[in-house]
Amino acid sequence: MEREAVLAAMEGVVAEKELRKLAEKVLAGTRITPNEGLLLFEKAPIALVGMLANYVRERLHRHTTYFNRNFHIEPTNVCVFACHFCSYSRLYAHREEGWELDAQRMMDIVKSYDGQPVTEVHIVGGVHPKLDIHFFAQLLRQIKAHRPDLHIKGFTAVELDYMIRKAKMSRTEGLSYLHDAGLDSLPGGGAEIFDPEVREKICADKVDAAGWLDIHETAHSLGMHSNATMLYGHLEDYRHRISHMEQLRALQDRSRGFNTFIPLKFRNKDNDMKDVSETTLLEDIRMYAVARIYMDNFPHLKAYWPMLGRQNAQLMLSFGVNDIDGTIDDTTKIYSMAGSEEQTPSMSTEELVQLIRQVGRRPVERDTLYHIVKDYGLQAV
Ligand code: V47
Ligand code: SF4
Repeated sequence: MEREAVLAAMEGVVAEKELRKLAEKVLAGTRITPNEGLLLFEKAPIALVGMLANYVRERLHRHTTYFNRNFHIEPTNVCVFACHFCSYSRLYAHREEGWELDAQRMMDIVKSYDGQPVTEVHIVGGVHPKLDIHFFAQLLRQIKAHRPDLHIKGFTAVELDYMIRKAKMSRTEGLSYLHDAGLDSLPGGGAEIFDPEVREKICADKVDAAGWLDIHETAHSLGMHSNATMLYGHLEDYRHRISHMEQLRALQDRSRGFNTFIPLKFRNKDNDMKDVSETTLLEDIRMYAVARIYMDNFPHLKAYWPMLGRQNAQLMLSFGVNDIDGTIDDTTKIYSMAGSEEQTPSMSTEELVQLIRQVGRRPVERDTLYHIVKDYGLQAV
């Protein structure tokens, strides 16, 4: 059935022969090459890409769509770096325009969730020159002492690279120190796009691709899981996207420590790149679908709804996505400041369950490591 539908979607199209070979590989569960990934971006009809992505998604997860109950702490938006796409940070020289939370204030945020069934706190912020690794280790210890069951997913490789270098530790020492203090896993931020020339243009001074990958590989070797992102839809081209995904796929072959791949759509409000147009919905659909097909060793593909908008994230559940992040509760500013339609991103569990069910999928609440917390089942008909 799938095979017939897929073959019909290819009839008479440009590059039919190559696409047919590619589709046969995907249906057989065989990995596609970088050139085949490019072909999906450049020549494949969207119906074909969508069908293949959905096939992979359903083979891995059937209709299951994960979400979690989490909240974010953004310790500061003061940052030593000045990434051109970032609408959120303020340089240290302009720190009076930004915010810096002290440990007490962050613990108040944690305590405000006492008695609520959240399973994860996500801690990500700017790279503040005065907040060092010991400050964050102490914060982690305080959170764990107060709420040992809460999974702490914290710090992008950019933040980690800076604080570990500043402490004159090796990456293994720095990550072990934070792990011992309570850090459970790493979020996927800071990867942006690995290509050195594009990276130079959009975020020249922060950790490079090799450093980002090494930090994640080191974390994996210490038993921590992590996510990986890719910022797309700015100055990069399809080759850069494929090369980015290829490097992640190769690392995952070695370490098996990644849980989730998260394509992040570039948003252009109030940043130095405001003249770069945003991608269309069609382009976003293709991006997610190609990611699902290409990243064959990543168990999960996430549409981060506070950035993509909830309706578009919902749509992606038919184009490869099986994870829609969390309830979040209005605790992140990164995307509202960059122009997302989600100005106060919060969604109740009931809303998330509805959103997933509306497209015929099965909502399952998970914890950070994808253990099932509650299976809501398919909607009764
Ligand atoms: O690395 C910043 C991105 C990331 C913009 O691991 C922008 O579960 C688009 O990584 N347009 C940080 N994107 C957030 C992040 C994340 C978010 C949610 C879940 C997880 C996870 C990770 O935000 C940065 C950067 O790529 N970003 N500015 C912008 N204008
Ligand atoms: Fe700083 Fe991160 Fe913004 Fe870059 S993306 S300026 S590292 S907060």
